[in-house]
Amino acid sequence: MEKTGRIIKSISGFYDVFDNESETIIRTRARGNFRKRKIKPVVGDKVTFDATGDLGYILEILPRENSLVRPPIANVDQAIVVTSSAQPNFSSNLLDKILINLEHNKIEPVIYLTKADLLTDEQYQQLKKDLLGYHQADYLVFDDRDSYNDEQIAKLEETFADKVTVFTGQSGAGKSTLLNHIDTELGLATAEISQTLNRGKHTTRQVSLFNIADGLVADTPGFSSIDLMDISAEELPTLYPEFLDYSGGCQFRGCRHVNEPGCAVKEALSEGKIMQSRYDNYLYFLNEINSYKKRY
Ligand SMILES: Nc1nc2c(ncn2[C@@H]2O[C@H](COP(=O)(O)OP(=O)(O)OP(=O)(O)O)[C@@H](O)[C@H]2O)c(=O)[nH]1
Ligand SMILES: [Mg+2]
Ligand SMILES: [Zn+2]
Repeated sequence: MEKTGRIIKSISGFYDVFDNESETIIRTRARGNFRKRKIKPVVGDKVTFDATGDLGYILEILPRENSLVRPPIANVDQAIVVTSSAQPNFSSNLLDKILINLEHNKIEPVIYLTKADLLTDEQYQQLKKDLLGYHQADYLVFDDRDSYNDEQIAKLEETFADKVTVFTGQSGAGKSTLLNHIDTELGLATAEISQTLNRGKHTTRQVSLFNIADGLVADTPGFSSIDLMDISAEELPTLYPEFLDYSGGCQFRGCRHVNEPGCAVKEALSEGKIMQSRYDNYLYFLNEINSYKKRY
């Protein structure tokens, strides 16, 4: 009998599927022909499956609304970009890359600052200034000094209802720790990051979806870098919400906002309506994308 459901966990070749009808979790395997067709089911996939035997079988993966490679997950509405202030240090370059990838996949980003308790007052005030540009871009930004401030956590939870939300960000940024504060029954493994490398050691190893606050929420393994391979130089400026506020006023259609005359984005930049670091990272990424093109 053919059933429908959603993959909520993937563990070494097995997929746990939430069965829409019985509202129970059924362990399945993927049919052999998926491998032949080079399709790999991922967490978040909506599937049809057969559950007549002891072990279910995934029959078909329904068309994806979107999918991410890092972390591997499909059909996501919103992403909480967990961004640490220290250990690992704040990087606007990495944050902007993550935001661009989310915009490219039509996933709504939310920025959530962690570990600001490790900063001096002065460093924290500076970091808040460095985050102003993200408010200008109309992103929802949670930047309390205390990552686990009850009021802030309650506000975050309000965004989960009727959505699929993925927690993403650098390894060691505090994704699992934050989720444990949101739902104290989760008991997710967390670990101190390796001090010598100032780099995480990937404590969370798989993507899992949980039912939290009337939504589905995923913890995922962190990463230390991502690339922009899927994004073209034409698309890049369209992935900056604050550029779109002004680009209609550029003299040339398809203006890249670099050296073109009559560029409304550069004008907004000079008036402080667009943050310099966002723009500098934009030029940097444009170069990076152009250098991929030369290689192929
Ligand atoms: N001081 C401080 N430490 C924090 C905060 N958030 C997380 N940590 C610590 O940072 C370390 C890493 O946290 P995790 O939750 O394991 O990080 P993660 O993002 O899940 O890492 P991966 O699973 O490897 O991607 C742990 O030792 C946490 O206790 C915070 O707001 N302040
Ligand atoms: Mg984790
Ligand atoms: Zn322009």
